Amino acid sequence: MTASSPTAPAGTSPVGGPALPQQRRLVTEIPGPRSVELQTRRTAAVSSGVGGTLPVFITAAGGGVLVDVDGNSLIDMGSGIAVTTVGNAAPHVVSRVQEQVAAFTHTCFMVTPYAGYVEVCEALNRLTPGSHEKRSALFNAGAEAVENAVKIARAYTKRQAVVVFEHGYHGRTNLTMGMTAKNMPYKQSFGPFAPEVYRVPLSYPYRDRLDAKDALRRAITRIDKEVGATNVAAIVIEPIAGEGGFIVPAQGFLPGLAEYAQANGIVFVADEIQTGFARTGDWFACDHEGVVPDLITTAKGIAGGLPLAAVTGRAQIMDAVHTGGLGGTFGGNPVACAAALGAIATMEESDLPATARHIESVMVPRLRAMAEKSGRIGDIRGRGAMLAVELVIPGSDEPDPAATSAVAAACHTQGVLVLTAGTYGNVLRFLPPLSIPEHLLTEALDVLEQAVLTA
Ligand code: PLZ
Repeated sequence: MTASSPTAPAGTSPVGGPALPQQRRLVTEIPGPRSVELQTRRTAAVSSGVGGTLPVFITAAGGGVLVDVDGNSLIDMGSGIAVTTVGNAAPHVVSRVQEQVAAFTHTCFMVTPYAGYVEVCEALNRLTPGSHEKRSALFNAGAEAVENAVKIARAYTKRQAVVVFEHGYHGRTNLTMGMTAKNMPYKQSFGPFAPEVYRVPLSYPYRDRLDAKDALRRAITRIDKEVGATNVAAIVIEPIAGEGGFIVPAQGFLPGLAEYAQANGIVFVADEIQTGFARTGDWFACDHEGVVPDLITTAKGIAGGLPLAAVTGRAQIMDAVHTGGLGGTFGGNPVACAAALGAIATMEESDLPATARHIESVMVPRLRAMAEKSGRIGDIRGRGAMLAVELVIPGSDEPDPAATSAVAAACHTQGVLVLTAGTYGNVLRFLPPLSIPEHLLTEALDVLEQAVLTA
């Protein structure tokens, strides 16, 4: 089948599933009256600590659209934060999940195992960078995978320190919150944080103007002088900083860091939770520079929308933990594993890394043209279908979070869901499902351009 082509004809859903018309269609204001009603109930029932980007309540989604309770059809440029890479309700995911859910829903892999878990681990071991012998372990969410990668690295090295980076994001549990750079909204009032986490400067070419060599020297000097290489269990880095603003380090930074880790007996952990699984135009973002991490954490796009996460890595590291040291009641749930096998099959059959590269080739020239006209776009960056613009005060590199919120809000009103990001809150990020038809991508860019030019 030809699932997930961005060139599918207008008006059809390229992924099947709910056969939703592939169109932007507004029949009420955004949010409409039914969403407003549900929002009132939400406020009375749901903790206000849980945030929200756009209060339209969704009833169906697929291809490149989200359909709300008022009948509005919005263009999805967020994929539920980089999750529905294969599209919402993708046919292979739906059929495998339906089969699995009717057969059995849970046994706990640590109690009585099932083949789906093993098959997902086999797929991860095969697809992740490097041809060395690997093992995987499955968990529920990204933060849990990162925590477990740290546990494994500590058990293997018998060291404690964890090195992370400025602008990094790794989750909301206590350890991963401490590993995350940005205070608001993730950390404010939630301390104290776990010890032995050390933050060093990232390579951020737009802002630091350093090449890889100088950025590396800066980071490594900090590790050597302030932590001591022999104390470091793991260096944990996102190959493209996601929540931090889609920051792509200078070419050579990641390979240099991996080399330093190897030379000093440090486990090099790539957090590919946001970048992984075809999103950046290759299977993993590390692939672009041929970097082979010791451990890699994945989640989000792995299972087409069901909660699943993994740590994959060198057999001798993954097997250094005592038996029973890793696990959890739900980790690698059979329904989530079935979804992952369906999502991975879709990515392989439809060559979704190529689709992501095509999306980049459509979007980047349009974003460049916008930058020429507007003066507000300081930087355009990212890879594949993980792209962003950094908005600044024209004529400077001063971050402009107010304009960023205004542009996002204008897009939302016009039925285009975009997300923001960035340490300074001034990044508009684009993470369309790879099942988006090209005419919707183009239309989203038209709406965005209008919003940027009038902000
Ligand atoms: N590592 C690189 O991007 C999740 C966070 C959304 P979980 N990013 C989206 C929010 O505001 O909570 C993420 C990530 C990277 C780890 C995580 C954590 O993954 O599945 O949200 O726990």
